[in-house]
Amino acid sequence: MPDPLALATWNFGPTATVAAWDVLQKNHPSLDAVEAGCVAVEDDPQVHTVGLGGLPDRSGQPSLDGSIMAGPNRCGSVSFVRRFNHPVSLARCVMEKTDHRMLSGQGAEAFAEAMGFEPQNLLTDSAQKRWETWSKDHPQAVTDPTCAWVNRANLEQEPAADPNAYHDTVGVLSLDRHGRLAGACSTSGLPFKVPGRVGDSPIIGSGLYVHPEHGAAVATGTGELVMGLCSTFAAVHAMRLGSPPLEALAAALAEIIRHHDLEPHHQVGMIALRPDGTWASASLREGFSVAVTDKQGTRLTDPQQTML
Ligand code: SD4
Repeated sequence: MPDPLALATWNFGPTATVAAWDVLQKNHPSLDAVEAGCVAVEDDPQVHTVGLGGLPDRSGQPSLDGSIMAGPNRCGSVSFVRRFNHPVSLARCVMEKTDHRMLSGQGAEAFAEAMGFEPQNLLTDSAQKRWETWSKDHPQAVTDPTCAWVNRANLEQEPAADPNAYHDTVGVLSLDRHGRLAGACSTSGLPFKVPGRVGDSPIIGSGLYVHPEHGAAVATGTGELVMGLCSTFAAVHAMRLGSPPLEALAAALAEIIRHHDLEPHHQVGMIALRPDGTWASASLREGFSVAVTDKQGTRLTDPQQTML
């Protein structure tokens, strides 16, 4: 059997992988580990892109998306959740306690209450201040949903011109000591999105895909680039056909480049993990990072390949 390990996206990734590793060390399944990894980041109000403290949409209210997966018949997700901080735990409940795969909006919230989750206000003071500044700088976008949240005419002065500024979904992949793969991801989505917008994270095959025999992949970044290509499914399918993880990710990212007119603020980062413990990470641009925790400890790494 391969050694267990936990992988997570971005530079807060160690918060997730250390929490996931604790679970793996207790000999619990990788599904528990990826959930614990996401919950640890969801609970951190300093992280402005996941859970409590996530940046709001144009109306000033945050909404969260999340998913969890161990295989084609074991997956669940929630989207557009405004009052509950743990979309991944909710997604797991959808997977384990309903006949469905995905719940959204008010229905997901009613389900959360029925399952005993505590509602809470997800908007922190600092996230609200960031929204106030954004709405002053982008008055047209506040009222016009067809107007981009990034001022393209004035991109050099935009904080969003940094392709990594707002892209921080937590995606966690894990392998336990029995060789079981699992993955999860949790996000507040793009900041200042049009209310109702849902990205790739809760869409099985876009932000997350896990096949117990062929591998797992997670994506983070501009969900709109990922959704039309089902990039995590594509990466796992490439591994199924024999590609090593890095080759599978590079092929998925190359398709993104081929099909989109990329803008300077666009970024996608991906991680892939095979059941034998081989893993890789790649991104469109520099700035993405991946945390790994295994028996050698925890470290933060640069992607093995950047495409641009
Ligand atoms: C989304 N992919 O909602 C998410 C956002 C993200 O890193 O990953 N940011 O499009």
